[in-house]
Amino acid sequence: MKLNQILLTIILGAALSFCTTVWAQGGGAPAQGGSAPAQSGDASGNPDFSLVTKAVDTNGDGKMSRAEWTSKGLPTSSFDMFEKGRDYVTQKDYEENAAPSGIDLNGDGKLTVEEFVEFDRSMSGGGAPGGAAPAGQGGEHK
Ligand SMILES: [Ca+2]
Ligand SMILES: [Ca+2]
Repeated sequence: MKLNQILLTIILGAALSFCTTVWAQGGGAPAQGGSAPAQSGDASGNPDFSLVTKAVDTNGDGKMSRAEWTSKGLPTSSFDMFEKGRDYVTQKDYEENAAPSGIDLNGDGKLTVEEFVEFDRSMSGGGAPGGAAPAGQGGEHK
């Protein structure tokens, strides 16, 4: 009898501290990747990508194919980074990677295709090394 009580106390105590630990970890946005707080932004601070998804995923299947991606002028370097060999990108891929700070050019918390393209252009120093000369293409003018 007494032994049971002791055991119960131990079990309850262990369970309680376990719960507390779990809650403590779950509650306060655990810094993934641990010891790198100096990194420029973490993924949870990404600007809203849904505008880009909406614009790029033209057939609405939830996947941004390479064709969809490039037809919007988005950088293939980003596509290659996200696609992980599947040849498509989802919004989740974006959300799992910290967006470079400053990509939300107008700072409204939402990323647009235009901002994405413009940001990439400014990062790559203007010149397209791939040689996909977009000069002649009219594209959309708004
Ligand atoms: Ca699609
Ligand atoms: Ca914006």
